[in-house]
Amino acid sequence: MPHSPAPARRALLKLLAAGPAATALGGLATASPALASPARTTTAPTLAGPAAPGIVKALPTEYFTVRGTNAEARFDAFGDTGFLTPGDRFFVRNHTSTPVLDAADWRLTLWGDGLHGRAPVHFTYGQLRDLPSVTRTALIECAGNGRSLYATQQGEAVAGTAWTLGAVGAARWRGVRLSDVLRRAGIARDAVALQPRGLDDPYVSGGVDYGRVRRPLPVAKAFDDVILAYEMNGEPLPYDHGHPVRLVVPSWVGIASIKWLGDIEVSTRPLVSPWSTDWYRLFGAAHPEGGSEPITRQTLKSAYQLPFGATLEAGRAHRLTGRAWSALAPVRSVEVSTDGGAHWRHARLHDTPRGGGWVRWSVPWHPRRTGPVTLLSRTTDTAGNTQPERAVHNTQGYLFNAVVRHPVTVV
Ligand SMILES: Nc1nc2c(c(=O)[nH]1)N[C@H]1C(S)=C(S)[C@@H](COP(=O)(O)O)O[C@H]1N2
Ligand SMILES: [Mo]
Repeated sequence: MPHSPAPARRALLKLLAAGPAATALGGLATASPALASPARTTTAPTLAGPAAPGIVKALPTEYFTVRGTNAEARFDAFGDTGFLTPGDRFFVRNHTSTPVLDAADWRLTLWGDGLHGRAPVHFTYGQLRDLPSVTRTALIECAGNGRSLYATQQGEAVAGTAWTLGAVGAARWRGVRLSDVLRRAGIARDAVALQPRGLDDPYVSGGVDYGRVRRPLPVAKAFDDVILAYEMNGEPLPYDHGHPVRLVVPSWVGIASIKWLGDIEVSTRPLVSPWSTDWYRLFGAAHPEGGSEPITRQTLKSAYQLPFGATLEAGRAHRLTGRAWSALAPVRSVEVSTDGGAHWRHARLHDTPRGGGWVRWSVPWHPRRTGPVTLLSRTTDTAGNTQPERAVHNTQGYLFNAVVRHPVTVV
């Protein structure tokens, strides 16, 4: 087990010894104990920009497009950000609204038959901060990022938030390993599934209350690279991104990275939630009857940092820039076409490709003729995955991976 400062260890031993007292919380046998969220105060109003019900931070229109309860980052404006996406430029995907939680009275509860003592175990924010910390760069990308392109580019109907390409961001996350917390909580050898759950309001849609946002997470992934993050880019986690503590599940679809983490069920049996049965599976003609297995890994994409329909001047040199990323393996190359796909050339990569990040790229372009042009970009990763011409349709529009046809006009 990694080194841990002595005071923290003492505090945790005391905590673990106090385990049984915690059963006041509502018993273990219930599928879902009624966990209060004492840390909730209120949902703050939107400060500036267009109304996005329930988002705390400012959403200036030059940086965000509001879509219902969510805010998409404008990918075309990422050109003035570095490798990391600043917290105030990061997309927000909220099923309901951002709860404004106070770290001082927040605590995490682990419970379920997959714990040795079978009694819930709690960690305060201070106890988490006392554990050995890790820092890692990871993208968070919504499973539905690029969804609207199924319709606009492939003429296929899909349900869900009509994201273009800005439901993704890269950040440097600091926190504790989920594996450390699970070990200290006394996870049993035969535990197979976890179910982390948020403290935001239950999600109600079409008159159905689906309960709080939660999604099963296999123990194997939890022990691999998942962290409980309390910092984003060197600052305390912002309210909208899960303050005080969120899960960061690298390479997996954004829904796995539960924000405002309140509790984690630890189970010796597989778990389900509507986020693993009704949503986040692939449904449709190309998929098994009843849907695919729950989706886990994200896919690969590339995009220009340029508005759709941008105008560029003929007869002068331009520098086109973009980003490419793959959750499957490090990016190997990015090819671009400035003539609708007839000719391709390699873009210059400005970051060392590695897993868990993205790569900024650029290419010079000197258009001579005026008129409409379709720009394309296509990334290939070191595992040999390449963006296809068409993404395989699924009714909820997840995992769009096709080469994006980006219209511009040369004037
Ligand atoms: N508690 C909670 N966690 C959540 C969500 C949510 O609505 N509630 N949305 C999920 C989805 S669908 C995505 S894509 C990511 C988005 O993270 P971000 O808002 O920090 O960009 O958070 C995930 N975690
Ligand atoms: Mo998402």
